[in-house]
Order: sequence, then C-alpha cells, then structure tokens
Amino acid sequence: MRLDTTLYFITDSTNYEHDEFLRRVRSALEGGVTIIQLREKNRTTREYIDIANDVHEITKEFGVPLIIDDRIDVMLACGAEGVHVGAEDMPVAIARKLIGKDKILGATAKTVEVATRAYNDGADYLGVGAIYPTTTKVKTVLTSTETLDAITKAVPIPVNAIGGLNAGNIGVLKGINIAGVCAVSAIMKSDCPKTAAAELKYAFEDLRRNA
Ligand code: TZP
Ligand code: MG
Repeated sequence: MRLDTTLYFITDSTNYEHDEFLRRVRSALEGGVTIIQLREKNRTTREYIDIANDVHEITKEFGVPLIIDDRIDVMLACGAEGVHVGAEDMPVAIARKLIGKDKILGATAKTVEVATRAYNDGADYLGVGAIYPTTTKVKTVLTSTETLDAITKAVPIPVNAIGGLNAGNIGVLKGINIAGVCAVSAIMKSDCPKTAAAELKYAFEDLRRNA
C-alpha cells in the first residue's frame, strides 16, 4: 500500500462505544484521510488486537494503510501495514529489524538530531510536534515551527506536523515543506468526522498550493 501522509488521522476510542468508534473511523475515511494510526493507551493486548482487526477490515476497504501505535506485536497480529514508535517506545533501528523492510515504520521526532537518527535507522516518515498545545492524552512538549522547518530540510522522508491542528489554524505551517498533517481531536471529536477530514484536507492542500 502506498504511503501518503497528506491527512494522517490518529484515533482515540476513549468515550466511544465500539460501534460508534468504528462508525467514526469509517466516516473519517469517507472524508479522505490517507493513513490511519490506531492509538490505544488503556487496552489489554487482547482488546488492542480485537479493535485493530475491526479497524483494519474498514481501512482495507478504502485501500488506506493502518499503522499501530507502539505495538509491533499487535501490528503483526492483525496484519496492519505499519507501526509508529515514539521516544519511549521500541528504538527505530530495533523496530525496523523486527518488522522487516516492507512494513511502514513511523517515528516521532522533536529535534533535528532525533529526526536524522530516525531516518538513518530506517524510519519511513516522521511526526513532529506538538505544534500547538493539545488536549489529547499525550506526554509531549511544544515544538517550534522553526524546528519543524529544520527537520523537513534535514531528512528526505515525509515529515508531518502534529498537535492541536485543525483546518482553522494550519496557516502557521505555510511555507514549511511538510508532507501532511496529523490530527486526533479535529477529526475524532467532530460531529461529522467525514466533513472535518475533508475540510482539513482541503485546508492543507490549499496551503500547499499557495506555499
Ligand atoms: N503527539 C504529539 S501531539 C499528539 C501526539 C500523539 C496528539 C495530537 O492530538 P490532537 O488532538 O490532534 O491535538
Ligand atoms: Mg508511542
């Protein structure tokens, strides 16, 4: 499956019944998300696998890659297309060795040094942020747009911005050579994930056109 990080939707099933969660995932896909990361922080391994299998059934219908946050075992168990690792997770080089060359490997980077190392160790794309403060459950600090810009210039792989981003505030990324934007709340918590996804994608494409 082709890696296109233009609109990278990261899920959060907190506060949603299973069926409603899946309905939102489908709606986001209908709105044009190009890649999905399943991010579950408070699940048993069995639950994580079950939910991953259900989400994967839907993403396959749309031909969109499914990335599993943190867990290579869950990725392998459900046959997802890739895994995303952060600073406290499996080191990028070890993750690449374990998953082989064909799976997608994403990494989080907040500095040029970490970004360069992740690229050299086998990452396929990078998530950089948080650009804005976020209400999503995450241990993170803010990353400046200057650092984001420097990272895009330091590595030849797709770099995505993340953190508090929505269609109304991504103008701050204008002129920075990012491959796409990542969003949790802007899509997940919207009354209509389909519309939210479509608006965010349009806003990003508009930004790219006028860069
Ligand atoms: N990493 C940095 S910020 C963030 C992650 C996982 C959460 C982004 O969530 P939101 O709701 O789009 O601000
Ligand atoms: Mg992680």
